Amino acid sequence: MARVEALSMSGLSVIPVEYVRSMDERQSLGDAYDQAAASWSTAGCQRIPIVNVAPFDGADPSSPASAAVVDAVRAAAEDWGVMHVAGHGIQDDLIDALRGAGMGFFGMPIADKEAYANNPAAGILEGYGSRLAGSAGEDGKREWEDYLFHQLHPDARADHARWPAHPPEYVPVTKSFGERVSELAARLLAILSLGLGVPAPTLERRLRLSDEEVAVEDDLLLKMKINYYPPCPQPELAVGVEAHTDVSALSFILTNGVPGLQVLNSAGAWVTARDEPGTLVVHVGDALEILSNGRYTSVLHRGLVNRRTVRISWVVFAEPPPDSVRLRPLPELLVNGAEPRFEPRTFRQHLENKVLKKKD
Ligand SMILES: O=C(O)CCC(=O)C(=O)O
Repeated sequence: MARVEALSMSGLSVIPVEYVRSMDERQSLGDAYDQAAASWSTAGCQRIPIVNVAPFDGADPSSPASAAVVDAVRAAAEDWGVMHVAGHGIQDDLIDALRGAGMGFFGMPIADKEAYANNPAAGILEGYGSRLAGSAGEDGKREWEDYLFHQLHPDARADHARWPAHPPEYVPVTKSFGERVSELAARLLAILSLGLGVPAPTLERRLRLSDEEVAVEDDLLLKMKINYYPPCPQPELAVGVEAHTDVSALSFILTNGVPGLQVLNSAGAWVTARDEPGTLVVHVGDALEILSNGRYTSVLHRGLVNRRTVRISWVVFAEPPPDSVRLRPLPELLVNGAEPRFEPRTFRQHLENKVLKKKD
């Protein structure tokens, strides 16, 4: 399988046809730096909300400081489905170390990274890969990126043999980051529950426990995907990650500071995410949209590429267990004649039905 990094390094000026997106999709593509400049300079341009969750006190959720956080997170999740989260409690040096470890892996020669190659055709999804876009069945288009994908948390589920042995700090640093993200996910789910007017533990319980409310072994599962987008000579024709919503409950994104992430706002315009130091981008995914009966929006987003710089993003998907939990709108929200907007389904069923669809 050809790696996009090798293509990029070959110095080609015209990209292979399988990376050229449809005419329709190309209308809104372009170099990520140009799109960022245009998006950020527009007078009155829309900006993804920044929410500081540090003042939220789980022991006193109705204090004015906690209530203000709940309100801000609720509004961002309803209006945008995405927010920059500040005050997340993950130390800067751990975040720097995570970035360093991922860059250390992608800095290795391609031949060395191949030792970790995945094989989706054989059902081996974890590892180093370059994939056909999700719409491959429809138009066979590829995405301009290579990636590393693996289970992250809980540790018992992670196969460290599939994690990079180089650099040596990759495993301990990435593992610690997973533990911190797991705590942050729990905190945000508590805030988001209160935003729906239900008790703080509700969303996490519904994502982790089966219908019978018996404690199942499964935790919220975290999966790590590091996207490596090499420079692209024709960014107006290609896309790094095509437009999609995440199937997860929540997704957490860090980058190397290079622009490329775009989200579709409620007016139907693509907004380029800024680099907001000290924050993590958090997306609402499909699982949370279903539980909230559509109150929280699973955000449509994509990754653009640019001509000059490598972009790297670290995405952690927080997902319910595949089979033991039935995702359905919270019964607490189905009052006063409110109809469920989603049919019950397991996470696996949702995933399988979604494969070729951007939003369902
Ligand atoms: O690179 C990004 O910022 C977003 C990547 C993404 O959406 C994905 O990998 O699913």
